[in-house]
Amino acid sequence: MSLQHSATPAPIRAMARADWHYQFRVILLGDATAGKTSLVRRYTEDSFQERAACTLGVEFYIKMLTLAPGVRVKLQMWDTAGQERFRCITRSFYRNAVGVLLVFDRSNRATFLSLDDWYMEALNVLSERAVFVLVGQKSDQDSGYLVPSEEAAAWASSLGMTYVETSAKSNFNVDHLFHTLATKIYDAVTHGAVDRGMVVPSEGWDGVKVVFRVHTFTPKKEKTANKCQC
Ligand SMILES: Nc1nc2c(ncn2[C@@H]2O[C@H](COP(=O)(O)OP(=O)(O)OP(=O)(O)O)[C@@H](O)[C@H]2O)c(=O)[nH]1
Ligand SMILES: [Mg+2]
Repeated sequence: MSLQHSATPAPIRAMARADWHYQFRVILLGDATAGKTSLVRRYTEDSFQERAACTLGVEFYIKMLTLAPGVRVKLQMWDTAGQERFRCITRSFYRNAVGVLLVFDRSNRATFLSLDDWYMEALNVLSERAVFVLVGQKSDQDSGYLVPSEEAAAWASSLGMTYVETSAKSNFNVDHLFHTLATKIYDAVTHGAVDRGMVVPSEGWDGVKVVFRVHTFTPKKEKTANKCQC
């Protein structure tokens, strides 16, 4: 009987099994009816319902995306209920998120005004680890926006966040939003390239999982200056 040795290194085998290099867990927060579920359903199922049922507790969605050639990310999205009565359930999901979409409805000013509370509540649990993006939802109307773009952008920028306007209804900027969030997380994990610094995956925290770290390799130019010519 001969012992068989696999020629494939362990990390490569793990990568082949998992089909992704990084897993990022993100959470959607915001008032009831802000459009969180519609956003994530448009992104994952390409569907939209005029009369969507409110979320009870938390729902979970997954989508794979390619951030750069050879970089596969599994995005886990936790869609939370905006209603106060579910808050003790939804709160328990904050800690394990590396990305947060703070969602408000541009035609409902109250949903914008409560963002301070959503942000503070998330920050208390997430500390410095998470990447936040502000989302101005329902950007498909001709007029009647009660939150001007400049005001939302200023709020986001004062907290170091990116602001993205979307519509789940007309499928405006939805892919762009999730791609932006995933890219910011990826940059934070690989280069510490966001305002909040480096995101380091750690034991007992599920925000980021790394199956196979992708190293971008830049070949060094050969030194010729002091090379012996003989
Ligand atoms: N015009 C317009 N309506 C939208 C859009 N997104 C969602 N809606 C409508 O807004 C309502 C609420 O949307 P949901 O996605 O259920 O809101 P939610 O934030 O998930 O609400 P909770 O689950 O209660 O927290 C639904 O009737 C949707 O059809 C959008 O982009 N444009
Ligand atoms: Mg919902």
